[in-house]
Amino acid sequence: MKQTLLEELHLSLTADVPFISPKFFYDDIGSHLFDVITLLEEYYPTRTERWIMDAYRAAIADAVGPCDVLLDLGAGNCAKASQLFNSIKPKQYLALDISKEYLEAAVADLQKQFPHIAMSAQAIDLSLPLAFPDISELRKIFFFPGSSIGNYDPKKADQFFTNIANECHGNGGLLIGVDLVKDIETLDLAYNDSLGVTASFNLNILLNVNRITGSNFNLQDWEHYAFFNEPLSRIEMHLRARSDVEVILPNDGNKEHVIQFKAGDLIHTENSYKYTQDGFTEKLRRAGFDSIHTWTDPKKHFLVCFANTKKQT
Ligand code: AVI
Repeated sequence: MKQTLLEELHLSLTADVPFISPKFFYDDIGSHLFDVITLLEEYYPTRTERWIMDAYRAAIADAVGPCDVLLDLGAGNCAKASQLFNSIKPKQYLALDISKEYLEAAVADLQKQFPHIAMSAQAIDLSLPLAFPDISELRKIFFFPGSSIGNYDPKKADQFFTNIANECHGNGGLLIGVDLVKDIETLDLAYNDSLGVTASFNLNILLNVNRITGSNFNLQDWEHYAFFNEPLSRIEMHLRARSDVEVILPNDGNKEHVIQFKAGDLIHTENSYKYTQDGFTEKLRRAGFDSIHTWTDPKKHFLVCFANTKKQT
């Protein structure tokens, strides 16, 4: 039976280690706050990925080859994919993301600028097993930029790559951006920016949870907490209770559940894994991709890969 969002949040908030899936960041406000994060000086991934895409535009287009359909996984405001349209020249563009209204508005805007590309938007939950439209005879290019793969647990990332490699049917590939391991200070600053935008992005998840579940999280009771967990090679984001807090979480059947948090207790909201170049390309190979092109920036902060399967999988 399909779990409702309410049931999902109920289970995760009452788990031994309470957590909220990062997909709940992206309501309308959260999606806009994330756009602001990508403009921050401290948040290097977006501008570094853009630098790589610009610097190696021709080489990337060459590696990608013909593109019948560009499938933009986690499209957001569609800006990154639109920057590829002139070099990759997709015949169709399919934007997929969790926030339906935000996505539809972005695609409608883009369609005006690129009337010759057939465009559609589809709301999907990338945290669930993916079901793509059956267009196996077409050459599909999956686009997964921004190191969104870093928000997947490594095992789930392996499963995701295997699915995409199978979807390519020996014809097509995956263009992906991933954040690399680097000095801890740079990593810490990227998730603890001086304007506090990342803190607002993190706290806003509680407003979204209140909206979905009818709970009564009060933002004054919580603070943003993010750090690099070196042994696990990931930034962890949490919300930390500033004092003892009692939260009422209504149940489906009208019953209420009261969750008690002690001062200092954490709700885990996100992991953002950082990979080494070799570790990441090895993951792609294990999933069945047998041809991998890579591009990086001079400081080796970020990596862009195009991976395809030459043989039929
Ligand atoms: C979307 N994702 C790749 C971002 C990241 O860096 O993990 C989300 C984010 N969280 C805080 N800042 C940005």
